[in-house]
Amino acid sequence: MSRLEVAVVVSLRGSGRYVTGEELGRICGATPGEVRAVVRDLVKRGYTIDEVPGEGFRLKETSPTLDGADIRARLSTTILGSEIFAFGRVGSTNDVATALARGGAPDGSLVIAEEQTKGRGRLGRRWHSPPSAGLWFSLILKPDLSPEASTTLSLAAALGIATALDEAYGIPARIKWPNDVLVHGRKICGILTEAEFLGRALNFVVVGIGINVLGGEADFPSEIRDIATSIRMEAGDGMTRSDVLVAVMEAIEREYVRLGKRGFSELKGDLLGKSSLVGEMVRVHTGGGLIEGMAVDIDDRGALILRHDDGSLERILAGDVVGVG
Ligand code: BT5
Repeated sequence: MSRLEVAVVVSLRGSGRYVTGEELGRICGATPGEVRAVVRDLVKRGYTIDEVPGEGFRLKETSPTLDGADIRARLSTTILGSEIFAFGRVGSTNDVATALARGGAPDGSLVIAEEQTKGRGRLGRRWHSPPSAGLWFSLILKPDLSPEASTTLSLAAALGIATALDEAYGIPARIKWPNDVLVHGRKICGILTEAEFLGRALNFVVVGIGINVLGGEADFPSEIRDIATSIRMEAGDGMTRSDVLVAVMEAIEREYVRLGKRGFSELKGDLLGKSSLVGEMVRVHTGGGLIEGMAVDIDDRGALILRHDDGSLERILAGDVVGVG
């Protein structure tokens, strides 16, 4: 989206009334002809902009669909959303993001879809991503981090999301290592981080994020109805998906920058404070079998530390927590 397009959208949104082409041109530093051309492009991209002769243009905010230009105009991030690719229906935004990253899409690119037909979780599990009910998106990150950084990136994103849900909507979100955000034990968000390597170096990472926003209990398929929740179920009506996306992207960027500048240990205190596992007896499925113990810490590489009955500590880098308490 060009700077002028952003300026036009922001000015129209800010005024909420009809604004003439001349006035828009003055605000945005463009000629009325340039403004008209930009408005024509924005309408083609799905914006509803009314024009009344003699009065000018007015932006209608009724569109329920997510729109890249609209998101860009509202974001105050500097890295995340550097490019925005918004789609109607895709298989998985992680696959689209991987293809775009291989094609050179920059650090921070956002790939978002209204609906995923093959939304996935870890180990090939399905992620329920029906049209317009949630935020299904992937971030392309090209961080200056070690190859094992995927876990810390997932946790940094989870921390940003949990913080945003709490601050913006008063939702007491907890982080369930390694990739879930829960509210009262129900999953509101799942994260699937996938890394691509060039030789032994990290080439890019795709952080795929699914957040249930507008769905009600009946909208979830029966197999997840008892374990899933949405922002609307927790905080009531009144928010749009773009509101949530903006809040979440800004919070994830804060953690991403903090992680890059100061390292994971800097995030650890906040993470432990929001962890749903630390202090609990847990059972974890790993490649090596089922491990049981008290979750006592997360180490500097994002691994979960369990303490066994005999006092010995075990470090788990990847796994699935299947039981708590
Ligand atoms: C995850 O896997 O939680 C990672 C989910 C990542 C989804 C995003 S959406 C954008 C991007 N594109 C993709 O294709 N994926 C990412 P995991 O920990 O394996 O959990 C999967 C389990 O969560 C499923 O087996 C269900 O039990 C449950 N589940 C599925 N859909 C859900 C939903 N909408 N809300 C809550 N739980 C769900």
